[in-house]
Order: sequence, then structure tokens, then C-alpha cells
Amino acid sequence: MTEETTNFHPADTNGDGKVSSAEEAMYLEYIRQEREDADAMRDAQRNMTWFALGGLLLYPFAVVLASLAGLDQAQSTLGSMAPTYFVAVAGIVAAFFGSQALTSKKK
Ligand SMILES: [Ca+2]
Repeated sequence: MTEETTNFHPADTNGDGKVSSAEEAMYLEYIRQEREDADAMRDAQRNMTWFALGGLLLYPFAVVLASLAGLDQAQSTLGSMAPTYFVAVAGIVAAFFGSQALTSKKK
């Protein structure tokens, strides 16, 4: 009985010590789904990081455009937002590369 539990395979969902074809199919589907989710998460993180970086690069142009268009209010708002914004973007980018480094180190 104890041996059975130590030899317990993750695919053996009903715990009878055998992996039936239905259990195997379910297990493979589960792994496939997990990989797809991880892949989608990486894509989402990468897109978010690029979006944040793009915003960072375009930020000065937004300030210039606001000043050219004579939008004094917008210009001063952008100016006072800048420190918070830059720190937030730096945080997002740092978190992204930090998690990338951590996950690649684990393997
Ligand atoms: Ca089973």
C-alpha cells in the first residue's frame, strides 16, 4: 500500500497504480495546456514590456507635441507625471528581465 503511494504517477488520477489511455490523454492534454498557458504568459509579458518601453521612448515627443500645440496644461501635467512614470516603467522592465533571469536559471 505504501509502495503504491510512493510510485504514484501524476497521470494516474484515480490512483489504481495504472495509467489508462484515458488518463494518459487527460495528462497529455493537461501538459499541453500548461505549456500553452506559459507561452501565452511569456508573450503577454513581452508585449507589455515593449509597450511600456515604447511609451517611455515616446514620452519626450508627447511633451514636445503638447508644447508645440500650445497645450500648457497637458505639458505641465506630463512634466509632473514624468518621475512617477519613468520609475513605474523601469519597475516593469526590471521585473520582466528579473523573472526571465530567474526562470532560465531554474532550468
Ligand atoms: Ca489509473
